Amino acid sequence: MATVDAHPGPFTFDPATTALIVIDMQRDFMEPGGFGETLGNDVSQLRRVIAPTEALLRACRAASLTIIHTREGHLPDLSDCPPAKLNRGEPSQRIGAPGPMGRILIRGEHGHDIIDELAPAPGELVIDKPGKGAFYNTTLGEVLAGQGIRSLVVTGVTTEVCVHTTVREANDRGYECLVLSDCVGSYFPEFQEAGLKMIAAQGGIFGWVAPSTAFIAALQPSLQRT
Ligand code: C5J
Repeated sequence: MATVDAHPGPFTFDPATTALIVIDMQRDFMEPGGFGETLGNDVSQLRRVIAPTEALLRACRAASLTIIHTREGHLPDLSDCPPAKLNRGEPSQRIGAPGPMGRILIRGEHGHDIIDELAPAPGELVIDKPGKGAFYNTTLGEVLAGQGIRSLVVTGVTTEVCVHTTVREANDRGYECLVLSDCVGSYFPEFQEAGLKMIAAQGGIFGWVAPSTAFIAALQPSLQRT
């Protein structure tokens, strides 16, 4: 077992039954011209997540941790996109409309894929999800159960939307979740701060929070064994 110095207290995990989940580090959220920007967001707010996540991926790969990436997006015919999501708000371009990186938030388009810096390595699972949570309408639950995973280390964007939805449901499903504060990002600094506080408040109401350096330090014994 390994232990991370986390909030609200130590997070103990077995690397053999722990998975890293990297949520939606897609061009559509991270780069100009994608879904995030059509909603009026300043996508540069998310760039600070990239470098610590690169270092985290290197450490997790060296420790042979299970690594799973997710991508939010829809089928080209939009049959998996509920009208409530499609028609909401006043975006500059709706989901499915043509953008500079291809159709907005559509599977198979350039904008839908993960940014080059964090591209999945061969053998790492990529889960496509139509919703905000990584469990809804995906095989994630079966994959984790099949691999005997009990703890999740969660990173990605955005903190208060897809990261929160995924962690809340993972907690309900019985997983112990550690969210890495510098490897999750929001377009809104105030939501980033509040989103992290919500996870660890009340004795860790649905998880733990720690910086990635603390998690990487806890992985060191596993690195020395490999
Ligand atoms: C959003 C996400 N923010 N990946 N998606 O719409 O958080």
